[in-house]
Amino acid sequence: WEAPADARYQDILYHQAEHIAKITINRPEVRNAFRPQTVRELIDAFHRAHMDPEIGVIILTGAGELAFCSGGDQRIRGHEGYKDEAGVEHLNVLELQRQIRTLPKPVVAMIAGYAIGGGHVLHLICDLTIAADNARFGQTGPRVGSFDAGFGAGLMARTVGLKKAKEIWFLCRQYDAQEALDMGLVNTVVPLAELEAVTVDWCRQMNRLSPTALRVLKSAFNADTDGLAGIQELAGNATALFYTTEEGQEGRNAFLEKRAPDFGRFPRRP
Ligand code: 1HA
Repeated sequence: WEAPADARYQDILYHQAEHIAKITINRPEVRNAFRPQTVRELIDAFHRAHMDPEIGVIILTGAGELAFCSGGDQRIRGHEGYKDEAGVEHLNVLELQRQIRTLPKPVVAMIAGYAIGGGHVLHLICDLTIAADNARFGQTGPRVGSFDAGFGAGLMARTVGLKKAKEIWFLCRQYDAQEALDMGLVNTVVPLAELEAVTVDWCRQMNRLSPTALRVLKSAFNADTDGLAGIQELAGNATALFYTTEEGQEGRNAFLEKRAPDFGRFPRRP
């Protein structure tokens, strides 16, 4: 892994290799809980990976073997959210959730140890999850006075089914890696020592496939659930592909050449 010189962060790490970006939440002393600054840096790092044409797949993980992420840092939770350095309270992880969901490259959660609370929702949002055999999953909201009634509830129900999703939220139990696999919450479980090797292997496999096909498929999975915003994502891909055709370019050329467009030569396909 190489760390680009200009990707300097306090709460996270950014690495890249072989067209893969690896973003690591680096607060192991609090089981990788996030504060507003952590989330701000994650948004910046995901934007970087999104915009970098060298990057095809992104890994999200946590530092150490004890936790992927334990959700919001409870020590700085104020009346309305999580307090930043200036005392302003945020729920900016919701913006991060939307970003991971809509950026047009696969995002893989690589999980050793706990994925809990808002950290559990982050892995749920990722496109794929690879769990080490020591991984533990669960929501704590109703116990610590919180809830995620957005993707945290709706996407959970679509992922594991309504009954199981309600059990996860209503009982606040923890589930081990095998239980998570059995309920479709993760894609595979591997020995802890093989976690990164297997994750990188999955990323390599995706990087060998058509980036446009993966991109349109990711937006298609969102279109199914995200209403008009989801259709917008899928439709943006249709427009981008149309721009690459002669038919799409004829409209632009005619405008620039100040003549009437000639669409007559393009087929009206059945
Ligand atoms: O619900 C939302 C949101 C909803 C809508 C919109 C935005 C949201 C944003 C966030 C969230 C949430 O994330 S709510 C859920 C918040 N998270 C939790 O309730 C999990 C709290 N942590 C635990 O349950 C456990 O620490 C653990 C199962 C992850 C690990 O247990 P373990 O291995 O026994 O370690 P533990 O001793 O508990 O923790 C190690 C250290 O890390 C402790 O600090 P120390 O005593 O050494 O000083 C512990 O306090 C600290 N720590 C762990 N998790 C957090 C934390 N400190 C602050 N915040 C944490 N989340």
